[in-house]
Amino acid sequence: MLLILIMEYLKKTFRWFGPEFGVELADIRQLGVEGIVAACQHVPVGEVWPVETITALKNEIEAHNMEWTVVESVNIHTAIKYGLPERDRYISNYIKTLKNLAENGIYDVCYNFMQLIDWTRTDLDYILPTGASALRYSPISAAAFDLFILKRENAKETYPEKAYQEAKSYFEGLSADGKKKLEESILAGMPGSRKLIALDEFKANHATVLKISKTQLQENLSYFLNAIIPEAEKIGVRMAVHPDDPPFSVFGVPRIVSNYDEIKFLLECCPSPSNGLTFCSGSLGASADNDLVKIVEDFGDKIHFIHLRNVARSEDGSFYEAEHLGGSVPIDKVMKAIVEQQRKRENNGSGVVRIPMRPDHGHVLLDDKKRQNEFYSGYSLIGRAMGLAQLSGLEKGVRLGLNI
Ligand code: DNO
Ligand code: MN
Repeated sequence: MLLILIMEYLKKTFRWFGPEFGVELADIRQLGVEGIVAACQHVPVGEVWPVETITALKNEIEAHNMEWTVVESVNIHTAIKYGLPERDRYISNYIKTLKNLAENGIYDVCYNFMQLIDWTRTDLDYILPTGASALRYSPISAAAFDLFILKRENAKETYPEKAYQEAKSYFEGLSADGKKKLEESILAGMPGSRKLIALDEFKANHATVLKISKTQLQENLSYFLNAIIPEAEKIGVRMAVHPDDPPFSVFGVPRIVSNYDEIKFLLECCPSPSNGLTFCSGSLGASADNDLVKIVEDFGDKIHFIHLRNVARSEDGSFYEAEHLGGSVPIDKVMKAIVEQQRKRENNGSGVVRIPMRPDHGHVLLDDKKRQNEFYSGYSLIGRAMGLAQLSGLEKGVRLGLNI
């Protein structure tokens, strides 16, 4: 009986980019983490991940008494996102990668369908009143980048006059260093790489993406899912899409995984237990319009992976990554809904369901500060460790039925 109770907890996981990002597997293990979230990030996007490369990474993780629980992410080649003729080749590579993962006993795969970059922030080192630092997004800074660095054609017309003027005077008030910092924050690139995306490359991709409509992007996503999900289902792989971060359009680029309706479209365009969701409270929570509890309640049986963190939103549309238990996201209600959904699944005969959960991002605090440059932004050690500890306590409180 005791064993069953313990088994019911969410599976504690932690993202790891490799030792070159300042965090050792042995350190992660000390936090009581059971599973690692990792990827073969040195394989170029679109190419097949060789079985041996997967096995080598898996062995490294297992040597530290943890399992490789979730792959985050198998990134999607732009040919698939943009619906180019060569997409079928990349889709077949994608399926081969899923098969190679399954062959290694790895069945949970996170991916996203965001354009250009992964997440977008305008400040990677926002100092909080406590002295710790966090990631922040400000629509004024994003508009300044769009208008005066990216110089998107006709961008001015897409902003209300007031917003344009605000962005203009903000940009003009920045020092040369401030402008550079803003540019670098946005071009910080994809997780797991220290390389900034070159501004020219970003501009070229941006111009291409702007020609694709939202409906076309949704069709491309549906085409991709209808090709890969039946194969994933055959081999027991669960795909879990990560929502857009932030969950609204930036720089005029359409978003297609930002809210309830878009998630519904995605899940319904190819219904299968293998077509699921990464529930990310921080990404979805950056929009006040998203009802996170409803998303958990209605799509609970399709949530294969959970990212928990908080954001503090302001009236002006900006937000910063708040500590895990404080901020605009009703994290206690979200946790309660997650636990209820999990029980529901277990009572429906799925057996013990242990959804992998990770604290997602964390603050830079204490000793993290000394090695801030080693970490990939958002992926500190102590900040995330604190987040995991807080979330574990919250989960236990919910399970004990404490009055929250
Ligand atoms: C944001 C974080 C990201 C995430 C990728 C999805 O919420 O979880 O680092 O991993 O954007 O692939
Ligand atoms: Mn996330």
